[in-house]
Amino acid sequence: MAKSKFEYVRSFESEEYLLPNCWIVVRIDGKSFHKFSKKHDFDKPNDPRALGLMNKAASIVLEEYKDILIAYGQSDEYSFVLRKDTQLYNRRKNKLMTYINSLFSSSYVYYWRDYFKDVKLKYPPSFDSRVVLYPTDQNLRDYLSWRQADCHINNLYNTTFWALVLKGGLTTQEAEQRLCGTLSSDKNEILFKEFDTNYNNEPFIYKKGTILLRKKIKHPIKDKNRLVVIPLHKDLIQDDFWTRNSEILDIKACGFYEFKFSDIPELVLSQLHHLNIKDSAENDSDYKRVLN
Ligand SMILES: Nc1nc2c(ncn2[C@@H]2O[C@H](COP(=O)(O)OP(=O)(O)OP(=O)(O)O)[C@@H](O)[C@H]2O)c(=O)[nH]1
Ligand SMILES: [Mg+2]
Repeated sequence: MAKSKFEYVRSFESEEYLLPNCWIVVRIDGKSFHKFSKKHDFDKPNDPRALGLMNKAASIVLEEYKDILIAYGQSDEYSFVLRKDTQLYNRRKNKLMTYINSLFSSSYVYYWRDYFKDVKLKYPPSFDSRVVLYPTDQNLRDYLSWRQADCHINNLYNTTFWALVLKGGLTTQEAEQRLCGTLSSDKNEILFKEFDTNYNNEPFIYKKGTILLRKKIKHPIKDKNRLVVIPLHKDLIQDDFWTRNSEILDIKACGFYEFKFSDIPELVLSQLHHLNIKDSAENDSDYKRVLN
């Protein structure tokens, strides 16, 4: 077929193929969420609706891209780790980064109402994204440990800061000054002595963030196993996590995860329900019973 005289501009395009045999991390981060959280009146220091929505959007990304083996999220950020041998889009950097970011962003908006109910979305949020390659398993573990350590440091600071402001009556400026130069132990002590709060008893989702993994679980009603994306709020810095979930670094078949029947998270139940949409109305009412 004859080409138009404009065709030559295609040669200006360039493509980056990510280095083989490296773990691929795509990290997205909310743009100016300091402002976005204020405009939408997020609870301080942590808003369970906001975290739930982030986790939902990320789980949609994992459901779509099976080569993502683990994701880690906290605050307004999420990291997605693709298997080091992935051949998805021939490892084209732009494809991977933009598809993951846009599916996450559109899911964040799509599911907004499920989490924020009658709080109206005031303007469309956006997220930046980057791709980082990690050549060794230890590099990847250190990357995830870095993000989880960051979660802990920020959460301890924010928990103390907002206790001083909301319960202690300090202005934000005074609270900032009070915390300037303090160590973790000082913040723990302020919380304990002045606000009767033992930081260790704060919810794990706030202290540790959220890890998303693909696991086999026993179906709560039918007598079969299902592959689902599960959220965990555990320490991933210690070896124990990597021993228990050795399939991630070894790139093996998904392991089994056992939930107590009453403890199956909503995020997981919604996947089972979704898978069952085509099933009979009778089964559907069974799900409603589990959900309620
Ligand atoms: N109140 C509240 N604020 C939150 C919550 N989660 C995230 N945020 C806000 O989102 C910010 C995220 O931090 P950053 O990503 O460093 O800041 P940012 O304003 O998004 O700036 P850029 O990422 O550089 O665009 C926090 O500093 C908080 O202000 C939440 O659960 N509650
Ligand atoms: Mg941000």
